[in-house]
Amino acid sequence: MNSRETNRRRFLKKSVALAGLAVGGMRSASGQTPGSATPDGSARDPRLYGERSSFEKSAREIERDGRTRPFSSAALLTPLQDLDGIITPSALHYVNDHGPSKDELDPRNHRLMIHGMVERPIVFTLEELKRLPAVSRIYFIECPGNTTPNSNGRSRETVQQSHGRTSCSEWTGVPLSLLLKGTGVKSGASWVVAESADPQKYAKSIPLDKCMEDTLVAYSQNGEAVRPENGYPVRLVVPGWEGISSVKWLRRIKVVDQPYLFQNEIGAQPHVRHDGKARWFQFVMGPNSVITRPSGKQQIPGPGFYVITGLAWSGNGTVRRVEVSTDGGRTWKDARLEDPVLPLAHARFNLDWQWNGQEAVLQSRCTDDKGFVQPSLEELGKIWGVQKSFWTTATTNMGHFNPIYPWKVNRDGSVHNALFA
Ligand SMILES: Nc1nc2c(c(=O)[nH]1)N[C@H]1C(S)=C(S)[C@@H](COP(=O)(O)O)O[C@H]1N2
Ligand SMILES: [Mo]
Repeated sequence: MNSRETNRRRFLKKSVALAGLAVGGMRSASGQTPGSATPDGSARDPRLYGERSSFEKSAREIERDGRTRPFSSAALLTPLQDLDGIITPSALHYVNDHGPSKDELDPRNHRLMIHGMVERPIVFTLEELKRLPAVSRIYFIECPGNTTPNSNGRSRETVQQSHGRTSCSEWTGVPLSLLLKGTGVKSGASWVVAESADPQKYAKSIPLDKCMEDTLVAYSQNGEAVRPENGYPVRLVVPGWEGISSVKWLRRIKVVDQPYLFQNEIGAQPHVRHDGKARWFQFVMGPNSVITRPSGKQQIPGPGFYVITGLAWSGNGTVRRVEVSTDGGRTWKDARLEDPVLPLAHARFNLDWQWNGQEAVLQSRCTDDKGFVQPSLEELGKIWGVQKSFWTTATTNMGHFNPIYPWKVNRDGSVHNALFA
């Protein structure tokens, strides 16, 4: 037995002890035997893996297409206007890749290595990871570029186009803290570098504290294997933080004593202010919300009763309050927050509304449990040191754009983006 083998065994023993479990309660590996038949032929029978009704057409919108392979350098937007509740169906989760993505990885050959400033470096197979105590958590993942106006002349007419880079799933996997405790982090360590198996070796520096707090090494998304374009067979989920931290196709975690400035952490990613100043790192996604129905390019059939519905979320914690205005911000009413309202997850809000057929401007405002309030466009401008006009002419990549977002309802029932109106 080589030393890796020994480490692995010791690790599994120790983790089981850590979790207070008896050995023997582990998941059986049968049915995952290498070489067992793939269901290719039979999978064409739609009864075996269900399909939605042929009347249902909701789909992701392709903003940037893959260049050389499916999913490469892709941006696919979640159709928030069509969804109910808080879970994003896996097939509609947004996708954002910085370069060529990974062709489907064979889970039998995939490995996750944990090394660097640790006592016992270790390499896991997927099966070994799945033997460890797992947790399931509902978390949103949001790209820091979500909602950013005017980059590359993208149109922002619908809520899918403006806010479609956030999605919310139930993620199942092993807490990264468990893996790190098992390998024994050396003193002086303060960051990790998480690296992907994709062709560009996408990598991200993440502070050790966040890894020990709530970061997941996830292999399941909404109860089944993570989708290929979302990181199959295993990805990081760094809840509440910029989506760029949630490294997909995860293959390596190196424990280190400083941040490493990777390609995606320099240049484009630090959000440069107008005055030239920038923060290298801005991790947390601020409080945000948006009305998903009625929203841009929808048509209200006529005066009468409607429910204004939308989503709110905050990387700081739990949504505490959502207010809705139907008069462009002059007056506000508390919306109903529908159960469950979970930390670092999308929350669903609703407000009953009687439309009288007159012009109306609908918008929502989120407050989280740490007391942070979603800013107006003007307030956001003050934070960044820019005028309102800057947002529509900026050539720099401004992220963390979470202003209160208005939709204007015209007398004919048509609904339009009114952010810069
Ligand atoms: N390996 C790898 N991981 C990655 C990326 C990538 O390009 N390659 N993109 C990041 C970015 S910018 C975001 S916003 C999230 C998006 O996750 P999703 O595509 O599953 O929605 O993944 C992050 N993880
Ligand atoms: Mo992103």
